[in-house]
Amino acid sequence: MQDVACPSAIWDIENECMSIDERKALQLQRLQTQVARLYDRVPFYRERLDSAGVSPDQIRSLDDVRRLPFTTKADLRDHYPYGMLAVPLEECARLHCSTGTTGKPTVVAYTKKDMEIWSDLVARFATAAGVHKHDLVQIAFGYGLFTGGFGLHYGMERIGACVLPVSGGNTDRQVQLLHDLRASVLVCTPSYSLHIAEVMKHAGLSPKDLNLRVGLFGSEPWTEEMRTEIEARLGISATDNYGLSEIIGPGVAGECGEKKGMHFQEDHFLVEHINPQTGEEAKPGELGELVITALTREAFAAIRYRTRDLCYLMDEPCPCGRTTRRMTKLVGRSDDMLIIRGVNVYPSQVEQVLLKMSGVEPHYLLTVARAGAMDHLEIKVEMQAALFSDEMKRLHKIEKELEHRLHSALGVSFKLTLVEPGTLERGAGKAKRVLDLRKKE
Ligand code: DLL
Repeated sequence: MQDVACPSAIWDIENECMSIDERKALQLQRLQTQVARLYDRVPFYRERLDSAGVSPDQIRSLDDVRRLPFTTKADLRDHYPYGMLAVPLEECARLHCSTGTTGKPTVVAYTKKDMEIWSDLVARFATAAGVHKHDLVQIAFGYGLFTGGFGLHYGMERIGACVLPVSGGNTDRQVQLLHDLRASVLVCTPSYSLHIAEVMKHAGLSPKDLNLRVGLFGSEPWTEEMRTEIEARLGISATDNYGLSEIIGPGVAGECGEKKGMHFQEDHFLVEHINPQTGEEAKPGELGELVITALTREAFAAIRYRTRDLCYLMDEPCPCGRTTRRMTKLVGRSDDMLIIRGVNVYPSQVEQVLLKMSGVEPHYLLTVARAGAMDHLEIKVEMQAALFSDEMKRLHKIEKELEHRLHSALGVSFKLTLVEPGTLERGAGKAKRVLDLRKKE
């Protein structure tokens, strides 16, 4: 690792800071090798390419990637459990499963080399976030099948940090360990970090009683307003990192010390940004879906994987010295976007409003149901304990104000229900922000 004159150190200066032309040449060479390899080894890809009328030797430029068909979650499910493997099972060193909410999970496999690369990619974004070898890292991600726990664990070990693998849940114990063992880095979902902060407060502890400096949060959408809140409640620098099991797990992109967008690890992933409706490249400045090709994965590699994740791309150079493109925070998943009476609504819009209001907590749930031909949206929001015990007049005032602000932000009518503090479900994993009852009808 080398220190350079930038706000955070760089783990792999050669690959993170290589010239854009050099990187494009490397990407093309890796893309050609990967497509040829998968065509030979995975019947699914051979059939797909054959029916699209393209052969691996037609990939002559990076733009030619658009000639290849997309791969979707449904394709992975249809080939459960091992149909997408590009190596014999005996050559795999690890299996993880993605946390599917419906149907069968997707199995993702890693060779020894895949795991080496994975650890390195996590080491890159953790270094960029400010982690170093003298840190003690408390990992509060689940380890069981989810890629978050082990992914972060191995990356932190690669840096030389000391790892405390607490895993998710048992928040009282998390707080006690944070206090007693004095971890300097916390790894979990952003929503869980807020829950840890709540439990900490109930235990009478303030950030000054802990030794935390950095938080590495990812795996679910969160807003800038949420970052400010977490930083204040835990007294840390909170950073975002992005990834998905189907591609590798954590390690696809992560923030540097600038905290202005997550750098893609473009030497290993070819990232496209498309209009989810048309499948064509999104226009500059447009919200688009990430489509990712894993250039170096051996055991399981996706070509043009439709992530359903929506964000903006940032092409301008970053002062940190890395030359990679960046993604903004995710606006949401296209399957999390609610269309209510023709209007697009994202949970992140609600979060932004809540974090600018006093009297309420950033714990919320959007429920949509259909009565006849009409969609009804209910937004449940937790009150702060002080407001709950306050007089009715103040409560009504805040309710009216919140209703007004949410209405201006969302542009649809809804029923607002203020609920008691601590009543909306909290978990160590991804927060559930949307309940769409229309899907069951
Ligand atoms: O969540 C991998 C991961 C673990 C990333 C730990 C970061 C940290 P999956 O369970 O397969 O994998 O879920 C992937 O989670 O498609 C996004 O919708 C969402 N997601 C991941 N990171 C972020 C993030 C892991 N930083 C899905 N912001 C992805 C917003 C995120 N959403």
